[in-house]
Amino acid sequence: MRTLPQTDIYAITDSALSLGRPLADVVGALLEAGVKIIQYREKRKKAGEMLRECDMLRAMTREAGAFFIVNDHIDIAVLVKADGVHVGQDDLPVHRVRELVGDSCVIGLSTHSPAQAAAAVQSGADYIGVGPLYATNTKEDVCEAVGLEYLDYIVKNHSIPFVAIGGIKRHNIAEVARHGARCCCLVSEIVGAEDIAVRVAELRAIMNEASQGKGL
Ligand code: TZP
Ligand code: MG
Repeated sequence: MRTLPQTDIYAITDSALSLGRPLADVVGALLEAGVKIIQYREKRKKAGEMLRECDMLRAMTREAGAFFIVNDHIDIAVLVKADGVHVGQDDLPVHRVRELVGDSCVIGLSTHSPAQAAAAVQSGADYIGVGPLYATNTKEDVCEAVGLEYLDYIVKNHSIPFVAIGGIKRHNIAEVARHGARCCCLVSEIVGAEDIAVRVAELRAIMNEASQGKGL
């Protein structure tokens, strides 16, 4: 079935922000903490290393019953039989990615504006990224923060599954949830935490309370 699982936290890897810990340990901790979507996003590695790491993460996520998504690298996603691929506005277009990955692979597309969201729906994307909501240093050449207005727009005008992203932290995730995001993507706040399990539990608890209207 080609749909993004419904879950609260979508974790993205970044070895440069992981306090020097091996990727296997970081992802092991995420899975142990019950994170159900893991995206492999490593911008400074060579193809051979990325393939080896994705083979490993595919095995770990399958064992844990988690969804595995590869950022940018369609070839690696196909080779390791990832559940999904995630592309940006300047990557291969979604309808051509579909030709490569087939019908059972989820395709996610980053969007930053209402026009891009409409185009994403037309393109056959299975879910969209909505952001960056706040300023972030994690992504190079990232566009300006789009703010919560764009999130509000998506909640009001679209039914395509979406994930909120960009600068989401403990101090603002309640606000993101209150604006209607049910799934938040985080990089630095999670992989950079000393205790990943504790951080995931904190984020979950805040989101849960906020989405139940308790307004933390
Ligand atoms: N796409 C939009 S913002 C971003 C990506 C991959 C980086 C988000 O990282 P962080 O550390 O959660 O701000
Ligand atoms: Mg990309």
